[in-house]
Amino acid sequence: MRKDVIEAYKKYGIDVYEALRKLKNVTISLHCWQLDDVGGFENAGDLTGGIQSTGNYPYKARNFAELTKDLDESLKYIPGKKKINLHASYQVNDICDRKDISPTQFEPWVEYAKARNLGLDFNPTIFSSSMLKDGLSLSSPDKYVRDYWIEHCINSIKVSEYFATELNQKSLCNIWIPDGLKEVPSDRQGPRARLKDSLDKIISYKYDKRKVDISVESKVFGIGVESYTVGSHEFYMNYAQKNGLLCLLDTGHFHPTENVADKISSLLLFNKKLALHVSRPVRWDSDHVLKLNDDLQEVCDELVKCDALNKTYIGLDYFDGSINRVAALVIGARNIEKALLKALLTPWKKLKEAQDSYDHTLTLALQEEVKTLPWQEVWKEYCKRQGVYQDDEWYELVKKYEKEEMAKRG
Ligand code: RNT
Ligand code: ZN
Repeated sequence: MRKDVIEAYKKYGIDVYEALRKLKNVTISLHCWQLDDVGGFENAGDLTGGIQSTGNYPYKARNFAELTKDLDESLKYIPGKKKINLHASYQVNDICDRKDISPTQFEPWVEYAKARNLGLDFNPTIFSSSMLKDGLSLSSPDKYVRDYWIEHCINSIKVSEYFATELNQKSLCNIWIPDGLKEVPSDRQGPRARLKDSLDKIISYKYDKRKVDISVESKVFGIGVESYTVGSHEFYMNYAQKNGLLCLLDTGHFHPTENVADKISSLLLFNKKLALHVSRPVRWDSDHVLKLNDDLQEVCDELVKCDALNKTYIGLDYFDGSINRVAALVIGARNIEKALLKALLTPWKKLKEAQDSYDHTLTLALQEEVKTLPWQEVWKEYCKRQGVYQDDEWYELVKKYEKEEMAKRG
């Protein structure tokens, strides 16, 4: 690396090599569902549950072979440690009713992950299903609907255990439900009480805590459930805390002016671990491809400042069907890697000292100076060391792949 770059950081007390060492040990869980607009392999029909992927970019992956090919292509351009985040709807072998899933359905994924030294995370798929009654699942007034999804969740946890056993690393099993109401509810607490009871039944399954962490993901609203969601932030924050689960913050699931990064430090004072779905909200939609913007930066800054990189499951969650889907996955993943690098190259010790000695002038001056330090040079070095393509190289290669591989799909 260039000497002047190392020196520039040294002036601020930053060891560039240490930042690189730390970054390469951060694991990012790549969501398989960006590659096919949350379609899955079950022919489940339209995407429902208050989420939507818009856009008609061609060449969407249609099956396991195509999706993993696209994933392999994406991996060439994403540095750092990776896991793949799966949904139950991406079952491959002996495709079955969702409530009956077992390790069998996911064997090809384990083979895939083993061959590439990747971990696997998992999510029960509680949307795009005829078993949602009036859009409700674990909070439904109907016991048979709740029971169906309880069973699906328990079997999902078992799939996570299987992943952890086979791949020798922990697996996160994340529960998100779409339950909510379009108009102001007559009863807010009833559905939440039922959700609480359903979750209690799910975690009464004695899962192996050395292998699996379970997280619960809140959302402030969805399409068609604008007035009320059962699984609100307060609901899950309390539920997770009380029951030793992880509270998962999806950065797209809060009111637009809420600062999600601000929540991290508090959660970590009361919980050993945290889980994230890093996404980008735009007005009413929560799932745009990550940009290297201030919101993303602040989330990564908090993870570094709180020394939480090894306490946090970092997953990505966006789905854009209007652009090349491999490129979408790559752009977002490279952006979070860049944001993490910038966070690791920031003199937090100096900045904290300035704050604690009431020197707000120095704080502001430093915060702004840091922005023009030559982090791009360190990024180049990181890509080189990781054996992945540089910023000015990957796009042409993805276009070549599109032309030579994806276009065969018609
Ligand atoms: C939906 C949630 C959820 C999904 C994925 C597909 O708003 O963010 O995490 O995006 O599980
Ligand atoms: Zn999410």
